[in-house]
Amino acid sequence: MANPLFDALFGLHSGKETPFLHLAGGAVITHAAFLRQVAQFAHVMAEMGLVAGDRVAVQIAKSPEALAVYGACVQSGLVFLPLNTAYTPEELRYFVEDSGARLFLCDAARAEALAPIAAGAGARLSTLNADGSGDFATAAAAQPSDFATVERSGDDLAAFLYTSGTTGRSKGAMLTQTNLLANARTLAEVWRFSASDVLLHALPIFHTHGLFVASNVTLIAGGSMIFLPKFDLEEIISLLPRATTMMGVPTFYTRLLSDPRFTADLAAHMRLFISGSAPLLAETHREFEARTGHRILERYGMTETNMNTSNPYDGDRIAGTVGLPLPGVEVKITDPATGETLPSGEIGQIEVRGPNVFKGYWNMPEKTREELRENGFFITGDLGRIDEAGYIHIVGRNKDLIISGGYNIYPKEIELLLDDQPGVLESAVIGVPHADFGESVVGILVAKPGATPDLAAIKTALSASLARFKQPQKLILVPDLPRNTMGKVQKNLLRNAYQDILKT
Ligand code: MCA
Ligand code: AMP
Repeated sequence: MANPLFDALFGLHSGKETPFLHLAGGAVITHAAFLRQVAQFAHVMAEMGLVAGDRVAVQIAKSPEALAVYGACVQSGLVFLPLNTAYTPEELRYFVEDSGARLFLCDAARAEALAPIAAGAGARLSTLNADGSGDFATAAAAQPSDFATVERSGDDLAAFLYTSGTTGRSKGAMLTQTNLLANARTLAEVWRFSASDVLLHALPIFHTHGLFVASNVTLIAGGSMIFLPKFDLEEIISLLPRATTMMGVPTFYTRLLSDPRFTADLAAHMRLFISGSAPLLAETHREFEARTGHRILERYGMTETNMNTSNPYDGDRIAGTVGLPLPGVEVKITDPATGETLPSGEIGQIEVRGPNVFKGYWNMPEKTREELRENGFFITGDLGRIDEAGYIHIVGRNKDLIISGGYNIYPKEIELLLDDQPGVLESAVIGVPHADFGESVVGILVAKPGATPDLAAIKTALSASLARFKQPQKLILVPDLPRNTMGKVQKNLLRNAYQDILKT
């Protein structure tokens, strides 16, 4: 096959004038029209001199055009590298440099700020705006609407997704065509996606959830998506009656439940609600069922592995569990100290193996060796157990990670910045319960002897470097941090002490 991922996701639909994207204003983009744009974008990148294997970094608003850039990368054999639109220039510099991107696509409003970064990294800068305008789009308008798909094998890279590390440095997870394709095929099958599905899509498309899980599954099934720029409760409530399925992070579902207009009637025709990226509270699952009669289907995945487990489509969807291993995926629970498989029912680290598991971290062979075993098992950093019925329960994390509204935040990155602030001796960043985002960020600071750190000035300094969602909602000054006998900060004690701090 010439290009397995392109052929299965996009090529299959050439010439189909059936809806692919329904936009909020009522416009519809068909599969065929979408593919024409994909081809035009692929021509622009070829004219820029990009060749198979080159990386394309993009920080652009969610739009049909942004999704077409992904398609164009697949068709051209380029490696797609989507970046969170909330990232500051300081955060972006690392990704563009580390990936060796040859093209960096951004919004025109940020072009001036990002030009030095692109130039420093040797990447060409081009613009694509939320409304589909920009010099990249202008260059595409005159291009032919078909493109000779570049040959690729399943082992070739299709995407780089950066995932933060416990040391503070982000790691580029290299995902192959096979990784993405195997997962898309499996998910479409187990969740019964078909050409008649209409997925309500309000997730960002710079992460696995909105890009691969939602979009790839719809593409492979030949279905369509109500493609919204972001989660807006009013819009979701008004458009839900036109959808058959929805995917979201738990915050989507708690926000829906907070609105009395979200009723059994409104959700009556829906076929499936899927949740992931963060733990769905069992109480949310039950409240959702009581309100609508639907049992949310919870699944579990990671950037490095796509999806690993899912509650069943038929069978019991059990609240508080992430279900069973997906077909073709092996899951085992091991002792973190020895790596030995633990007896069934015991809590240990979750390891996974399958065609969905990535190829390794870009330019980080040591990190790859630490987390991806030679036998193909990936050490997820999540802690869990498998019950008698084979369902996986995630009980915690072996990694210092905060998940806020489905976004992952690594405390180390924030601690490194806090420790550099005037008057700060040391810091600990923790996640505490938050009604809307599940968890949110709090920074605990210890002052240097005799110093009084200016907390407002520290907040301002952080806002210049860190995306808004990573910024601590509160900074608290304490005399010292609790430590164990090994000198390690006991974050569990801090989390207990401050668990109510963001509750109002
Ligand atoms: C926005 N803000 C946030 C978050 N989102 N703060 C903390 N955590 C967040 N997640 C900030 C905004 O900058 C704003 O700041 C303030 O909070 C309120 O914004 P609001 O309008 O309420 O936010 P929103 O635009 O409604 O966004 C909330 C959201 C969004 C809908 C939950 O964050 C979202 O779409 N999350 C999904 C993330 C996702 O797709 N994760 C998948 C990762 P200010 O007021 O100061 O301006 S993939 C993954 O994890 C794996 C592989 C998996 O299994 O799927
Ligand atoms: P990411 O860094 O975006 O790849 O996030 C992956 C992490 O999100 C996993 O290692 C889990 O800790 C968490 N995660 C994803 N889905 C779920 C879920 N359904 N329940 C609990 N945690 C989840």
